[in-house]
Amino acid sequence: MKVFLNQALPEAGMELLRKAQLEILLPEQEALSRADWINYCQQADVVVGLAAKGFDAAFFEQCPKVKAIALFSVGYDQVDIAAATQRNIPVSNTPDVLSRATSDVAFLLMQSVARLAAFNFERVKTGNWPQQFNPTAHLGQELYGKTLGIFGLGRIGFEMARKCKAAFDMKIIYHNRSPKPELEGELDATYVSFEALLERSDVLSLHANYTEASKDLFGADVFRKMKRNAILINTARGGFVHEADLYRALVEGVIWGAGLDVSSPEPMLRDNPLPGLQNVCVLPHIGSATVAARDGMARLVAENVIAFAKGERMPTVVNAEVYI
Ligand code: 8YV
Repeated sequence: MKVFLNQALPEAGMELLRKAQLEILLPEQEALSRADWINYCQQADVVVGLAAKGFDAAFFEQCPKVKAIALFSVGYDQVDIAAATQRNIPVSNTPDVLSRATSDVAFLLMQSVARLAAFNFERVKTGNWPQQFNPTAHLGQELYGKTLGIFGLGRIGFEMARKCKAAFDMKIIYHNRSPKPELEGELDATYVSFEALLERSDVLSLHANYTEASKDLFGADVFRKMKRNAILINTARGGFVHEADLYRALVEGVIWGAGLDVSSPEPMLRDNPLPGLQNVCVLPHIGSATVAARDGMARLVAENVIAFAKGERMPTVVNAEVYI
């Protein structure tokens, strides 16, 4: 069974793959053109995707030999799941192992924005720390007892809510396509409509799965419905947010601040004005960038590949319908 990886996994995963004695196809160069990537995929039974985009309908047409896809990510918006399912191709992702790390970054962004930490660090770096104390300069917000709105209460949203409740006794409200009563108890969380989520959240944190249907969902109309003191946190996917509208909303004081670990496109363009705002903190998509999370992701990818090679069900398959 031939397994193609566009990049090597962290060693914890490579070791498992080597032990399983699978035939591994690993290109020497890291950045592949689409044509080269397709060329490799055409030779493989299983394709492992590390930040690889474009598992679209054309991909499945061009790579008829591919029988399974194992993603090094919890998000699977880079795959046309319907097209994969139609061809009976299981697609696996890496849930759970990165929930803590990613929610840590959501929490970090929330705090960084609330206390203008990135901006204040920039002041230190650029020598803008005046002798004269000013009691009303660069004041932040305290989050005690405020309302956290979770858009997409899954594993990562749950971890974020748990931290916010423990640290600041925040009230938790959430919006999903349907309520998740099994997650509400520990958080004392309340399911609300999308409108109510916008109107009531002091911090609104995005954790939903991304699809094209949600592109630019968080745009001017949405920002107008939010509180003027609201902080928007996005550690999910950049596509959720209309960045030009967000910039205007922040400059005009429609909302208070934003913390972004994701952007559209990625990497964020150098001329994007968002990182220049004092009430914004932007990170370069580091949600899962801890040793523990990346090792966990690598192991999970390998376990999925190995299970598939043995003719078993992939343990974290996204499109479980293929096994029915
Ligand atoms: C990855 C992520 O770093 O898991 C996800 O969905 O966005 C991140 O953990 C990224 O997808 C690279 O594979």
